[in-house]
Amino acid sequence: MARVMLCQPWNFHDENVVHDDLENEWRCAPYSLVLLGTLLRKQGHDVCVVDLIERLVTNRGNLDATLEQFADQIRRFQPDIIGMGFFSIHYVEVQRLVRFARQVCTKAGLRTTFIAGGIHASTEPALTLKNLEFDHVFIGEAEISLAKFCDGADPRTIPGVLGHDTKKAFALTETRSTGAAKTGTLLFPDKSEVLHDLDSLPFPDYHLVNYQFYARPNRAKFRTFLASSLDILMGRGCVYRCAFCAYNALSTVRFHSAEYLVDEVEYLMATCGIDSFYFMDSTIGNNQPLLYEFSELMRRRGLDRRIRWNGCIRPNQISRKLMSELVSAGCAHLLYGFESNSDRVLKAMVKDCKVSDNEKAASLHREMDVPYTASMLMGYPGEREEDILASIDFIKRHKPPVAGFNWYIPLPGSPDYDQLRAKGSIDRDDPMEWRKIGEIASQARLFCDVPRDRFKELFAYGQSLCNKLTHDYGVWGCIAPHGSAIDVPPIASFSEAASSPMQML
Ligand code: B12
Ligand code: SF4
Repeated sequence: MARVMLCQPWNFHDENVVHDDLENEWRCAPYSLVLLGTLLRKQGHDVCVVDLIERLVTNRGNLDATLEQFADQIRRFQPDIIGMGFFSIHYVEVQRLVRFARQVCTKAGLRTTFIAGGIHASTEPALTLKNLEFDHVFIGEAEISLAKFCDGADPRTIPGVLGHDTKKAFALTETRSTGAAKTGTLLFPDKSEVLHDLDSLPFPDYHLVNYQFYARPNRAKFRTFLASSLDILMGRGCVYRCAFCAYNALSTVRFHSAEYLVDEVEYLMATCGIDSFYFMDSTIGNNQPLLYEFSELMRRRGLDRRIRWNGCIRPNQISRKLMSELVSAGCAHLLYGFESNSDRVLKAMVKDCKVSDNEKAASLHREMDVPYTASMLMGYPGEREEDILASIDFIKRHKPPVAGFNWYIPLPGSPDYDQLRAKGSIDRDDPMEWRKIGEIASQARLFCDVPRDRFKELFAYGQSLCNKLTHDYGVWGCIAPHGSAIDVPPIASFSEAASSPMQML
């Protein structure tokens, strides 16, 4: 039996934030760590999950106090293994965290092994091993590899596990920088074994973390009502290959059954008291027969009237028939990555969606009066001013109840990232740049064909337009009356300028 501590790093945005705004922030519990922890416990290991996001926010942004509590927990629990799961935005915090935890372990006389997993470790395994001072890195899904590791198997024999004692890791860097540059695809010769039967997994036991922190009534997830919500996953992997997305580095396509999912919903209602849930899959539309089966089962068990849910779906996957079906099963909100409303840019993104799909999806929501979120990307490589204006125009015309523009930043693990690296547009891995992913007012590097100053104007305009819509219609939950004018307050820095996008549209 091993003593395993699984740890979620904190988000730097939460440092020194004295007043949290939990009612309006979208936060998700560390699903993967909870799932891995549940699995390891069932296999007889002693497990604890340390959620430094929850700790730091609860400690009102006091990082020193949070780290001191973490140190105490290490001294008390005496872990054989400390595992961390993280995204690229957490790189800098993880670097600090591993050093800190190693010192605590050494002082306490512990011979703890440090392991890394999750999307960043999976897409940059060799560099994670080298630069972040882990002993082992796990590539891809870890249900099988981590169980073997904790059972004491020789790490060199476990597919998907890299360590300093093997040359594999560094050979892998070579393969990626040459092979990937040529093909634009990621090469992972030593990915972990994946679990084929997802239904063989136990339901994640959210009691391993302070789940009330995540399930407390919140407006951000549904906008139309205060939701007490946790997350579930319909499947793994994606059938699409969008060039900006890092996800395909991780998983192959598999799904849970409808019975498993509906049982999980009932389990979460009974054990955590939720009144809603979020399907946190990148898209719930990849297996439509499953969606129909799931909806039918939700209705048959009377859950359509007892719980509401939301999830992401692609614009080309929705139809009137499917939307009616989902709504009749309790679906209260859908989220779309429309990204752009220019066919030229959508094609460059390998998005496999067209402007006509975007238009159809947005119109359908208005007609059927179902709230939705429109997520847009601005600054895509090769994007021109006219493309950006087309996206802004899309938001202006459809007035989505919730909308936002994201400043494009290439994600490590995405085909884009490798291509930009091969072209020399990215000359080095830059953790401080990764930190900006998802920031509202980003000042990151630019890859599109629009001068920086003009881009900043357009971005600020797009943001203020979305904020206005979301503020006016999102919180109260009704979609803007058709044809109503949007009165976006002028932005001081460019409201006078003749080239203002407000005047151009
Ligand atoms: C749900 C989700 C979220 C949730 C949070 C999920 C959570 N609590 O972990 C929310 C909505 C909050 C979110 C936010 C963001 N996300 Co997100 N998110 C996802 C999504 C869709 C699903 C994650 C998931 O649960 N997958 C399923 C589980 C089973 O897989 P997994 O987490 O990778 O875990 C497996 C392995 O990685 C491994 N593993 C994981 N942890 C560990 C730890 C150890 C020790 C070991 C050994 C193994 C291991 O084993 C697990 C089980 O097999 C993924 C894409 C995807 N489909 O994976 C994007 C994704 C992870 N997100 C991404 C991004 C960029 C973001 C944001 C920055 C977006 C933004 N614009 O703000 C923010 C950052 C949030 C933050 N500050 O931390 C990127 C990350 C890319 C990268 N290189 O870092 C992804 C890959 C999507 C993409 N566009 O490519 N996200
Ligand atoms: S962005 Fe979504 S649809 Fe596109 S490849 Fe990634 S997970 Fe699939």
